[in-house]
Amino acid sequence: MIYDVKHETMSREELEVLQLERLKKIVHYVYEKVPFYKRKYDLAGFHPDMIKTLKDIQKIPFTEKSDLRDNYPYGLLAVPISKLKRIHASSGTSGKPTVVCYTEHDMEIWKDCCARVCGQAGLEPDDIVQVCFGYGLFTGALGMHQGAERIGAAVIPASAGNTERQVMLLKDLKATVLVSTPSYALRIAEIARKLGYDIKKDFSLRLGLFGSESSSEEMHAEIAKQLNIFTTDNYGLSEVIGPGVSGECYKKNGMHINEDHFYPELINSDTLEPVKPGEIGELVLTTLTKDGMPVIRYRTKDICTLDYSPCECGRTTVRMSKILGRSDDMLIIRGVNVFPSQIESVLMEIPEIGSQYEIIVTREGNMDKLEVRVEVADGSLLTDYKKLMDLHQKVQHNLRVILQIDALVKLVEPLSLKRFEGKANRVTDLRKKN
Ligand code: DLL
Repeated sequence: MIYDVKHETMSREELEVLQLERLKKIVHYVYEKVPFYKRKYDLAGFHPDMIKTLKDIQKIPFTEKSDLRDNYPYGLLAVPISKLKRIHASSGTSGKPTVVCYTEHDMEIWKDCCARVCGQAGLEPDDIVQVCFGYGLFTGALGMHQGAERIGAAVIPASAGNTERQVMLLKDLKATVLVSTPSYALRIAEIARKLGYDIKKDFSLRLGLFGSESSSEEMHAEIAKQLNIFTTDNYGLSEVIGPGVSGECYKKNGMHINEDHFYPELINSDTLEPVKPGEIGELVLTTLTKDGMPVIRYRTKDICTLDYSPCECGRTTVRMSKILGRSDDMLIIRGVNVFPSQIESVLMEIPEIGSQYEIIVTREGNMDKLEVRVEVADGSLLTDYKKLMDLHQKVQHNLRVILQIDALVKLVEPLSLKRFEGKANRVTDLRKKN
């Protein structure tokens, strides 16, 4: 279902006219309403009147997460606090959270964008959607909840955790769609199996909308197999709006960005210059329509590519690739750059390997060392020395040949590694402590 035919199928020319009109308006708006932006722009010698074409966006200084933190909690608001209708906060790991605010107008945009993402994935009005994101300050649960409701579906706000109960609800309430992180979807499948259910027979699931963390194609194939569903990826971030920035359609060839609301650029994180078409870069997003807390040229730190070619689904919006990783998550192992998602892809390609893994990075002298702990799919393999050695060699060999990295590989028992109910944290970087 294309939720907003007008905006999702516009010609590039029409879209660019709309984007430019909105860009001019929003840049003037923040300059007038938010002292932070005025100060920053005056210092950089930028004035909103300098925006004549879309390319002129490159003249505007970037906004970063530290700007939100430094102006905690309300310093980037463009409206009086009394105009706010919702306040969320991003899942910061340390210190104060990053607060994000929505006016009534922003809530409408957000609901529409999430409805588009639901439609992109193939959600229909007669679906029953179980949302297994944590309800609360996190934007994931309420965002996707509102989107699914807007499509006309029935929503089960199950939240995250108590996985046995989640499985019972999925089965008894005949949920047809699962919304969660990809890692939690695997956990749900695992518990359903442990409880003795036959997923094909006992469940009504047909579709999964997964987001909020990196997941390789191979991980999606594993979830699709284990839960007997069609899986889709969707992307967003609190600072920009939450979920609703982009989502995969049934062609699964990238996530359609809701470009009439979020203007995307890709830059080289070091030079800050735009990358060449088709090249990998850091995604920078500008909110074109929000009025509560717009962000202009926000550096997401998320690394991907952009594809402007038309999609067979009929949408004309640009598609971003899966997120390869965050620029600050990139590992440099003996001079080779590698993202955890690439390690995941290599592991998941091997049938004897399970779906859970951990990456531990340490430093000995001036040498970075990588340890990959990964569960085997079938525990009996661990007692067969020959098979175990063969598998061990295969994992090491594939990591070396495909990614050019040498890793210490440890094959461990099924169900022995940590599970996650929200975003998975699979990398432990001990280098900073050494
Ligand atoms: O995770 C918003 C969201 C909720 C998106 C539910 C999709 C579904 P934050 O907690 O602010 O917001 O985290 C944002 O999560 O910068 C990415 O690094 C990562 N991320 C989000 N979606 C994806 C995805 C929500 N599909 C940060 N693939 C972002 C990879 C993702 N990483």
